[in-house]
Amino acid sequence: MITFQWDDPLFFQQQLTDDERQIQDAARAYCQEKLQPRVLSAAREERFDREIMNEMGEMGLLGPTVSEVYGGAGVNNVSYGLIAREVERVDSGYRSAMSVQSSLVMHPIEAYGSEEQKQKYLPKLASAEIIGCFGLTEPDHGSDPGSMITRARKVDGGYLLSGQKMWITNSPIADIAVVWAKSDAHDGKIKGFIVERGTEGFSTPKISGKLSLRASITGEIVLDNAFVPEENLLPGATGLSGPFGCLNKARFGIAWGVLGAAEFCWHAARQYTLDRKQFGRPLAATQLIQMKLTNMQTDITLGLQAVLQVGRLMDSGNWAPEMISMVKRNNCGKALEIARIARDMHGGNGVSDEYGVMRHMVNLESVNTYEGTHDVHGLILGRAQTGIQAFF
Ligand code: TGC
Ligand code: FAD
Repeated sequence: MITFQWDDPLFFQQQLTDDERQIQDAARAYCQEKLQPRVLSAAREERFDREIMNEMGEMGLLGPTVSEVYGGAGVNNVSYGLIAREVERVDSGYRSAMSVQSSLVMHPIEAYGSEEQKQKYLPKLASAEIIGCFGLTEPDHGSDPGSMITRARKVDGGYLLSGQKMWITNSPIADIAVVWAKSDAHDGKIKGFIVERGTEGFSTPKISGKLSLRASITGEIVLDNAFVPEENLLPGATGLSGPFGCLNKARFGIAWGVLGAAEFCWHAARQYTLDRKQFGRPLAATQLIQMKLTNMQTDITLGLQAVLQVGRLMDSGNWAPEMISMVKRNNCGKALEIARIARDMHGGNGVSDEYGVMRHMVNLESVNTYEGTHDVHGLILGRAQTGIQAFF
């Protein structure tokens, strides 16, 4: 028999390779030393520090699965997940910035782009010399992106894009946007376009007043007959499977990331209730508190086993999108519940931003909504097991 390890009950660490552990430890050191000290003021002031992207680039945290030929680190999906978990242990907004650049901008260029596009954009995105964003959601089409109204009209030498994208992470600071639009030159099918900053008719107003992900910058993309040259069309993607191919990657990263946020909240709640005395003894000496801590420990431990298995399946090529829906949905829902309970266990102090748990809680409200809401992933899984489409 061996001693039970309360913070790693099923020996998750032992299931990683040496390389994976090294990547995890380097990411953790950077996040704790450089990101954690900044996040309180960034969230208070609704501020995203641009230089964070450069630091992440230097650390090899941007596009980590992208081939080294194009400036990526060429690591496996499990390593990408481990990085997302460390970044989100500090803040979901920082993980958002990282995962949009990696999964929603670099990945589509690598997967669907021409050789020229890969060489032109990927090394600069990997180093954060340029920042990208991903425009799928519209003001009236969120869960149902197939009904988008943004259009690409064929003209001499390229396309004129018109429409509006809403709730776009990084858009106000982005140098390029991967925009999804229905193209009249492709039978009205959805195509992806790389729109460069400076294009006439392209603007990205900031969305202010977010009560969630305040350390991440969010905006719109407004396209008013914005000209995109032919060479900026992504040749390898047609239809919704283009953007969804990117979302598979990003949702996988989120499923790992939220466990980092949940672990922060669990560990904070454990320490707080060990230290805090009421009725003459530590709160952690009460049955109710111990039950809550046990639920957190169990959900996080099982969630980690699930994402590790999905990651291993992705790395061996034996995966299906529904697996990702399951872990995105489950882990976001559990992390949000853990953050809410951790906030409660901190009593009045829990509403102070100094303790971090309420910031995680409000962040996770967004994370539970974006990249497919909790209920939409439920419907994807419902369809997969009944064969019946229940979206409409
Ligand atoms: P449906 O009929 O299901 O599929 C249409 C076509 O797409 C293909 N497809 C997929 N391909 C690859 N991976 C997937 N996961 C795929 N899911 C579907 C499918 O095979 C089909 O291909 P084809 O060739 O036969 O046409 O489409 P639907 O319109 O019925 O879709 C319904 C639904 C609900 C599943 C889908 O629309 C959905 O997932 N909605 C959620 C929208 C969403 O996730 N938006 C995310 C926006 S980006 C974002 O939030 C970034 S936040 C980033 C951050 O800050 O971290
Ligand atoms: P809706 O689709 O209107 O959903 C509202 C409610 O209705 C939800 O509870 C949903 O579950 C439910 N619902 C929807 N359809 C059904 C149904 N058929 N049956 C039952 N219930 C249903 N998008 C991007 O393209 N790029 C980004 O970078 C990006 N970043 C984001 C950053 C933040 C901070 C946020 C909040 C969002 C971001 N999004 C981004 C948008 C995000 O993906 C959408 O908000 C999300 O997909 C949900 O769409 P919606 O907001 O239009 O909600």
